[in-house]
Order: sequence, then C-alpha cells, then structure tokens
Amino acid sequence: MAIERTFSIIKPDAVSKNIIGDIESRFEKAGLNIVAARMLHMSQQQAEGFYAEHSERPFFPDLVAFMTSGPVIVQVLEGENAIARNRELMGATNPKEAEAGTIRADYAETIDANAVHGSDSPESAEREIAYFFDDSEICPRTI
Ligand code: RTP
Ligand code: MG
Repeated sequence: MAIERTFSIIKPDAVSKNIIGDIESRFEKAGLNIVAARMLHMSQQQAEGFYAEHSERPFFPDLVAFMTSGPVIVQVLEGENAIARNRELMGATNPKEAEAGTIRADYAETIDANAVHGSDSPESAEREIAYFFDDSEICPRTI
C-alpha cells in the first residue's frame, strides 16, 4: 500500500481546549508519523490564500475569521493511505454528522469550530503542504 503525506491543521478551537496532545496521540496510534509541525497564528492573508478554493462560498468570511481567531498547529502526517486515514479519524465536516469516536464527534462544537483540517486529495495535500512547509522542514523517520 502506498505511503502518502497529508496536511493537517489543529484548528484554534482545539488548541484553545488543550487537546493538542490527544489529537496527536490519535494520529500516532493510527500509524501516522508527524514528519513536520509548527504552531502559528495565521494572518488574514494566509488564511484567505489557504482556503482560496472556497473564496466564493457564503461561509468563507466566517471560515477566515475563525481560522485567524487563535493559534493553530500546521503539520504533515505520513503513513499508509495517510489522506483517507486522517479523514476517517477526523469524521464528517459537520460534527453533528460525525461518526462516534472521531475527533470531530468528540470535540467539535460547530461546522466552523470543527477542531481539525485534513487534505481531501493527493493534489490538495501537495498544495497545502507546500503552502506552509519547505521541503527542508519535512523530516521523515530515519530510525
Ligand atoms: P477541512 O477542509 O477543514 O478539512 O474540512 P472539510 O474538507 O471537511 O470541509 P470543506 O468543505 O473543505 O470546508 C472547509 C471548512 O469550511 C467550513 N465550512 N463551513 N457553514 C458551512 O456550510 C461550511 N461548510 C464548510 C468548515 O469549517 C470546513 O472545515
Ligand atoms: Mg476541505
């Protein structure tokens, strides 16, 4: 099975709730390696650029406002089927529809404050990883 990389964000609501460790632990237990990670407080411009594909959607202003409301963790997860596996762990976008035991079912309050982001395709993963990380910042396991 293919080893993939995906891009993940621990969103401001989850950072604020002090559940970074629990979320990272779920990734690690699922066999996903954290191969890059950084905390930052996104600027308006960074958030708008990151979510450019949604720029015409009615929820875009609220999404950008939320994503700039506090610090986030941006990270790269690597492992077998990392893109789909991460989205399984996350659960549905709307926490009311998220399967029990997923990150969003356990922690998300609303469709905006939904705890985590994960790339939805190999193309998105590549773009999103490059948006926040240089190749030199990605550190695959050597031992
Ligand atoms: P994400 O990109 O954050 O991993 O979430 P996703 O793929 O499950 O959802 P996506 O359709 O890409 O939407 C990105 C984020 O925009 C917010 N959203 N709000 N009010 C709404 O109808 C609505 N739809 C989407 C969510 O915060 C979603 O995570
Ligand atoms: Mg998405």
